[in-house]
Amino acid sequence: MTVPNANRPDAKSRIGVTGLAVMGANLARNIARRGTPVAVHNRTTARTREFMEAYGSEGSFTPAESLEDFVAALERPRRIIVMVKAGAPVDGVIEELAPLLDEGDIIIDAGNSHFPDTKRRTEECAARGLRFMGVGVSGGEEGALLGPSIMPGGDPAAYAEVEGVLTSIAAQVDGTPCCVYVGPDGAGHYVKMVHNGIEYADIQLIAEAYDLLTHVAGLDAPAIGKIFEEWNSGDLESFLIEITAEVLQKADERTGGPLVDVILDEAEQKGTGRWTAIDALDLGVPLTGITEAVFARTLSALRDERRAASTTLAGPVPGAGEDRTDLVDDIRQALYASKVVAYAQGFAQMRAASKANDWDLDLGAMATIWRGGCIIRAQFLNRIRDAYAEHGEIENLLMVPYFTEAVANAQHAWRRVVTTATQQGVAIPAFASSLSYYDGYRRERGPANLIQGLRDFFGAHTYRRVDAKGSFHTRWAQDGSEVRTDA
Ligand code: NBP
Repeated sequence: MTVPNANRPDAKSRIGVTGLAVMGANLARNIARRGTPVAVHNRTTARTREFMEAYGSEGSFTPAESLEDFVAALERPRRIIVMVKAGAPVDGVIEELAPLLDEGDIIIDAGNSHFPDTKRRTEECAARGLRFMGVGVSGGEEGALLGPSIMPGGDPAAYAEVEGVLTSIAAQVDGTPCCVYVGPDGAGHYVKMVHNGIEYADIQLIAEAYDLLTHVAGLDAPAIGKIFEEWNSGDLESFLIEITAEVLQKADERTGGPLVDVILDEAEQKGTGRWTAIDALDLGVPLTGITEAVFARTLSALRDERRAASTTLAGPVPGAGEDRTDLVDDIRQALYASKVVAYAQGFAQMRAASKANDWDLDLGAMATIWRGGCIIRAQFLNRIRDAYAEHGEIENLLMVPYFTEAVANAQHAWRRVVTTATQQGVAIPAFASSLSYYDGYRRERGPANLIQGLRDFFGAHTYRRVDAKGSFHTRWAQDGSEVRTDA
């Protein structure tokens, strides 16, 4: 393949994309369609050729078969978007690119990299005089082409070099691009990770609502699809509710019945939800909704074990012929309240991470850029954006009057749903754990006093008292007397 524009200073591309699978190809097309010349490259050259054959006429592309030609096709400082499989391939591409680049050139990893890797790569690139950015991109294949939500992290001066291109290709909501500088080093990928974690919780809550509507309310998939369609015109209005309505109403070409009824009940995952949960454990943030969603996927994967257990373990059979369509609106309210909890937890986690990493995250801006383009885009995010605009620093979104009231109004329905599901033997890990979190969070005094008492008994871990300062230990196995341990 020829590289028509390489080495011609008047015809250099403003930006390059290496990695032309679905995401990279669509990002490159999006950039070119907005009038920015793009150099394109892929490890397997056939893919670059196919790309040019299919989309070459959409804009100004410079295809390159080698990284040398690719680099030569770029104006300086070079701006290179790497859109390859997350993990070792990203390091491999950096290793190959670095010797070809000059000081100040910018490598932009726009894949789903784990934020500690982004931190490491930032340092490694800086040591070579290169600027590295970790940029979260959400919206899947379609978003990448038509306008994703973009979460750029890294050197602010490097961001200034690509801001124009990134904001031009991002989704726009009310004239605001869904792209804002997030913070240094791993901040962009961190926020994208939590976005994906929240997506896990959202999807799990929808699945639990579907399960209850099926097995407790006794409705079939198309009828539930219609209910989701209605829900999409209220507080729950969002991309995920909208596509749930569509998926549930889709007929299977082979059987004529609902497609969803013939899809295997085993959910897969690529790791971002798990990373979010692990990081919450590291930070000491209670992140029950997202974590339960991750565990629910792992439980779904134990299909053979579940099959054996289904005929062995005792429990009620859901439904049992009763008409419980009266629960439909309760389920909607339980879904909404649980969703508020999932977002409250996710935002609390970002707040903790911001402090721990000195990222100074603007959480209101994160809600703003998630309103369009991304998978969790929702009306609801306007409420979160407004909350930050009004209150600035927020410890927990549940304490913001709008959400306090919304959950207070929904809580009776939420409790009825959790009670009914438990009585009927329907697993609702995210609904139930969100309610438990809510009840735990609003308790001034919980049962951890006993936990401390037990820890002191078996391990002399000491405890503090409500009526005196200091740490204490009781000589449980000796004379039962209490001693102050920090005096
Ligand atoms: P994949 O994650 O499937 O990766 C395929 C690309 O990586 C191909 O271009 C492939 O080149 C390249 N690649 C691999 Br694999 N190993 C390589 C190596 N050692 N050196 C150079 N290139 C290598 O592509 P994707 O689904 O387009 O996703 C790209 C990134 O975007 C990922 O990080 C993904 O997690 C993230 N993301 C994906 C979505 C989505 O909806 N798919 C959404 C948001 C973010 P080849 O053609 O030569 O094999």
